[in-house]
Amino acid sequence: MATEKTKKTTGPPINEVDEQVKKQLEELSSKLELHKDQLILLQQTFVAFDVDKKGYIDIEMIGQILDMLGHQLTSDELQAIVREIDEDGNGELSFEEFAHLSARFLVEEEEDTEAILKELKDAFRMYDKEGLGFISTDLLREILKELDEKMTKEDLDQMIEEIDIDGSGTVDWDEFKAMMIG
Ligand SMILES: [Ca+2]
Ligand SMILES: [Ca+2]
Repeated sequence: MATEKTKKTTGPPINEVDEQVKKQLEELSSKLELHKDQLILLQQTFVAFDVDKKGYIDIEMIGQILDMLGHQLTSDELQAIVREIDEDGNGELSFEEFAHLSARFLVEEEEDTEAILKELKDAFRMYDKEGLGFISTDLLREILKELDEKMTKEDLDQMIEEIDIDGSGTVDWDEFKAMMIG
């Protein structure tokens, strides 16, 4: 005889579902090297397009979503990417497949900027031998001269004046960065 105690609930309690989602997001976040914020945004996008709440979205919609994210692809490009991403080949993308696809675009952009900044920071540290957080304009003058021997003293003066924005006679990281990437 069934009593109150043995009555089954229809699913795990809400809290547990949240925990599962959180865990899945965390795993994906480290696997795909995406920020959790980005993943959450992706998930919201996914859910919004998964109108029937099947846990899958159709390939045709992927093009629209990528378009929304600022990536316009030809249908050939889209087909090629989807073929690769749709691991189980069912013609629909699960959230994980969708996250893989999006990660490809999001990570590419970030890596570009991050790699450039890292290289610049390394260069800055190399010049800032004593770790003061700045390099003198005299040293910068030598560096610039080495890069382009044809530069005259006037050219250099003018450049330095532009680079040393606050006129401190030193170039800090922000000024250095601005000089290199504008
Ligand atoms: Ca699939
Ligand atoms: Ca300065």
